[in-house]
Amino acid sequence: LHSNNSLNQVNGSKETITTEPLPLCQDPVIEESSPFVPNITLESLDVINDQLGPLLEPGGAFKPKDCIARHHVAIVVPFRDRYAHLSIFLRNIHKFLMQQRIAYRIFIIEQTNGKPFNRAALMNIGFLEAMKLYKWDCFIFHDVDLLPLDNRNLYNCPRQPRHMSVAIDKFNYKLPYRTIFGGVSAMTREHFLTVNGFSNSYFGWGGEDDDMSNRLRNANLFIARYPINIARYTMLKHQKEKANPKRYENLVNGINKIGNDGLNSIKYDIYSYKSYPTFSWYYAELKISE
Ligand code: UDH
Ligand code: NGS
Repeated sequence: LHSNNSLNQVNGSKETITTEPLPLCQDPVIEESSPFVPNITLESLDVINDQLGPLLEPGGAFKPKDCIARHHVAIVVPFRDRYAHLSIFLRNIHKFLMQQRIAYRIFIIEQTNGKPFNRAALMNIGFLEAMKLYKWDCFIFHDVDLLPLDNRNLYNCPRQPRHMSVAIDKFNYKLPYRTIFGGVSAMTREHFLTVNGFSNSYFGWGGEDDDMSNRLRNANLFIARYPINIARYTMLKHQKEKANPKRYENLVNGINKIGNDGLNSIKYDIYSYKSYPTFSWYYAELKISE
């Protein structure tokens, strides 16, 4: 399957086909600072799909042509009503990731109207739906409003869960607090299964990432991070969401609910699925109550 098929002319008439196995991809080693400069001018999704589609496999998937990818990464984006951000995100994230020598696919998990937004539940859904397509070894949960700024920030999953969005321009490129796990975070399939995914109890803004942070600590996992000069991001501008007043209460109770609130308790319907040139789109209705 993974091979170079080269046609060699022999004696001018006979042809032989030599099949050489492809080498395993090497992670890029970039010694010097290597800024990634995102293009944040607004473009329609149609234009982004037309421009980038030919470089990708349908559904926003990519794998290097000249080597076998070491990392198979599902990029899971919780989403609702941020179409301007989505096209800017797609344009930049593909350009950024195509040079990383990884195999990946972009999953956009959109919540239907009605209930308050539930970022964590959408990420659980993204995990379950992505696993139906392929046994990904790495999951990167990615806010649609964050764009990476340095090419050394590799989108793979190390032995410990990795918090990726360490230094965001909006927070003056400083980590807000040590246990934060929001924005962009990377977990192996095993990590995610071990902690039963995210809690489904966080409707509205805030706390679901802190709950995951507690789950990780409870499982004796530690949050890894790249240094602040690598894990740099810019945040696209948007309205502030109303914070969920129940988030602190949820956090206190959360630790006792790990085993029965998460991947094993999520209920949802996929109303619609579509494979676009630059992303796989799932329109999900949550069947859990607030
Ligand atoms: N998201 C959507 N649609 C929404 C809400 C959230 O798509 O209506 C997704 C999107 O991927 C977004 C992510 O969830 O990037 C996180 O939501 P957010 O961008 O609203 O949260 P963030 O932490 O907000 O980026 C920073 C503003 C602080 C809000 C303070 C509350 N009082
Ligand atoms: C904490 C929130 C987290 C959030 C973090 C950074 O206060 O969910 O702020 O948010 N925790 C609670 O509300 C309990 S940010 O400044 O990026 O909007 O990720």
